Amino acid sequence: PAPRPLTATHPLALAPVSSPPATVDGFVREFLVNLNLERGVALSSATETDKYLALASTVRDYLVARWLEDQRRQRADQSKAVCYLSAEYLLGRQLDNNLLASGLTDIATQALAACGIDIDSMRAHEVEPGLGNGGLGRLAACFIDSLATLSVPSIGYGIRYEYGIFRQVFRDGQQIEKPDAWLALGSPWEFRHPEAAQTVSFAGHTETYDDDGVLRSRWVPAWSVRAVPYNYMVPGYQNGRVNTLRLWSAEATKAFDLRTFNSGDYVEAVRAQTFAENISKVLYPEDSTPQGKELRLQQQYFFVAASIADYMSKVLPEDFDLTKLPDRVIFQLNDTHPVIAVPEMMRVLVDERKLDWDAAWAITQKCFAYTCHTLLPEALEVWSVDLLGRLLPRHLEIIYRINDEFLLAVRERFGDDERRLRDMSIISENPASVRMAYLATVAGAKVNGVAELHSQLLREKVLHDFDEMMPEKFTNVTNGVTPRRFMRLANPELSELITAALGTGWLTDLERLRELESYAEDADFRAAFAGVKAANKRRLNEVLLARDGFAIADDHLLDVMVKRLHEYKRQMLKVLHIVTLYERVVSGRVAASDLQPRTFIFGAKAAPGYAMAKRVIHLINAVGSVVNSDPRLEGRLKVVFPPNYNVTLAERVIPAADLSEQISLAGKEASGTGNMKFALNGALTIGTDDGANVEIRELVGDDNFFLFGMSEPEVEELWARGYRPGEFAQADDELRRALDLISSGVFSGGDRSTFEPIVSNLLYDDRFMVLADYTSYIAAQERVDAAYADRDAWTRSAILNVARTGFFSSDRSIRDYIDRIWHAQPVR
Ligand code: TH1
Repeated sequence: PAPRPLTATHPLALAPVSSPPATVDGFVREFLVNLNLERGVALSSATETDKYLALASTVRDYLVARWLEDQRRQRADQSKAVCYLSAEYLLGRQLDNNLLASGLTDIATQALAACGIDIDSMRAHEVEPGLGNGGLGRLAACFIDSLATLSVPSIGYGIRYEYGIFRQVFRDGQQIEKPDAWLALGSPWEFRHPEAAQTVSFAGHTETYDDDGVLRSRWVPAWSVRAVPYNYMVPGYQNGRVNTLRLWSAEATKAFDLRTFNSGDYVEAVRAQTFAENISKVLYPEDSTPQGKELRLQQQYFFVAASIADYMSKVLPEDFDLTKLPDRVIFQLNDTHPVIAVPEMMRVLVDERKLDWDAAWAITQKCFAYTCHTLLPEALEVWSVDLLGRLLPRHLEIIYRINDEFLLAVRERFGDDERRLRDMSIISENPASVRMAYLATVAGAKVNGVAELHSQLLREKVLHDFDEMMPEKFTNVTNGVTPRRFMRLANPELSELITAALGTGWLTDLERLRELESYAEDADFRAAFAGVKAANKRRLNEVLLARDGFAIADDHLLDVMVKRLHEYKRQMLKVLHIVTLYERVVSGRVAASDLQPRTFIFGAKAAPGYAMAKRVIHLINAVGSVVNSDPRLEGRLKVVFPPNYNVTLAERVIPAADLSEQISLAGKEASGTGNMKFALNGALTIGTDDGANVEIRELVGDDNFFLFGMSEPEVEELWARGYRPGEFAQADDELRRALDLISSGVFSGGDRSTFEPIVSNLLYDDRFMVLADYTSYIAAQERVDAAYADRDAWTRSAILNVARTGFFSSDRSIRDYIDRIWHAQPVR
């Protein structure tokens, strides 16, 4: 019989290919097929890159069938989806995560072994996609993992930066930035879809026109680029669910302007292409402080416009009744970076879909929600009216109208309160600019902070007037981290120990860690737990030796501070602690043999333009080289600062840590998420009452947490009184000695000028009150030493930290978003 044509209704087209059978033999076969047919090489001549790429394709093939099925189901049923809009996704390596999610780790390990390949060498070969700066980008990556694990229909939208966060190297102790060419070996986890490209336009002017008797506005742009989507699979943890991450890449609308090319101006022809492609070329390496650059606004509008167009034209069915849009989708705005999506949605609904303004606004207000991640005033994004009007003239008009109507509502509610009207206006004057956080607050159905304290301060301070007018909008969702990556993958031995005690199931129900509390009283369990920590330290030692030539002694307390370098995070407080310990010994006041042996590990990148942060990096390295080589310390203090801290290194460092440094000035760290990863891996925290530290301390208890420093109200009070840092130096002898030692030039080969700006900044400005908290910090560190002396009691506290911090799973965060904000349901 003649073969049936493969139409859209053919069973084979409806039901995607089924997964290949998950057996070792099957895996070997698939792997070799991929090696031969995709890489064009035989196993005997394959390079590490060939093998890695073939392995990635093999894992990918197992996931694809589920992915296609989930996409088909999503199109068929009416369930509400979450579109997570984020300028950053700090994914980390994919291979191990995808093996774990698909349950293929053991099979792949055996299959590779059968081919004479060590799977660890494959793991090590992967270059992590660093498409984010720090906590904000990593949070987005944890959230898409949890969304998939909870089977929530969702799409993550973002930018496929050609260069991610820079690679950091040190030259003479100073940070040098190198480009991160993460795509150089090819990117096996992505699917490019040029046929699904969107056009994104910029600049030009607006005009009104008569549309069959209705006066309408339209935008006549001056230039445009093509946004090409790259899809990534986001598998849930062993639940068969695979969601999508869609990252956009910018390309020129016409690769070559043929006319210009033929006329001989090759350079001019290529220039247009380069110009377009610049938009997704590089991640801005700023953390917490936005870099107000035109290119950054282009990036933001680029990915947001492409995402909304994609959702409206490709994901939504044709002829969809737009008044029902809020039942179908919620766009979650990850900080203000995607907030230009609000006027873009209005433009699409009013100008393109021809809804009237009020109907469009009613829809828009229900389709967006906004997460704020900071309180730092310098981090609240504003765009000058001038720039916005030039780049996005129609959007500026829309923002003005949103603002006019909003201020009318304010007037209706509060009367002619000019102070309030001025302070609540989305447009601020002198210079005229658009406050993106206000726009998001006015437009969003909900506004949330990322930890209890942060959400409270957001309502009381930054958005106080808005809270007074619409208190029902405000809520909190405390951040979380995925236990799949940061426990199961990063700390396999601890995971095994927990599974041996509790059975399986805790990785998707992290509150079950509570059951470990009773094990804290079990001496055998404590010994096993301490054994895991020791093994993790040895593993870290191997990694650091191979990577940077650093060694970690077995008997040292491992004291870790890893996070972006920022003054508010106060790496300088940690430096002053180290310098104080050093000064005590070299001045002869303390015998080296009386020191608790400690290794201090730092990991931190500074924004390339942030001079003070770069100076602090230089100082840490300088203190390290003096301390590490001074024989008077008898090897009892070591400072280790491996360059290029990233997700991969975090996965090694965190499980080995004894002490987690979370020492920001109270009221400045919105949440922190590293703090959660450390506690879940059995490190004790030394920290201020800031961000999610507050919740960690409440959960683990004061006996298992080293609290120090001023509280947020105390900080405010000291500011109000007038803060004079010099007085704190006068009052503490050891603080003065530490500062003097830095000024003396001993850490800079006798040159007193190198670190002088750091010391004078602390003595005469000290915005983040390092000196005010110094005495309390040193005292807390003494309590750490005393506690560590009783190793068994320390281990008990460490176990209790693990047992009591299950709350910080990103699964719980996502459930909170569902209950408080999205009202989207998991589909099973
Ligand atoms: C961080 C916050 O500093 C941190 O406290 C929080 O845990 C994390 O977000 C996740 O919520 C932020 N990162 C950025 C990055 C930029 C702008 C603002 C923030 S806030 C570019």
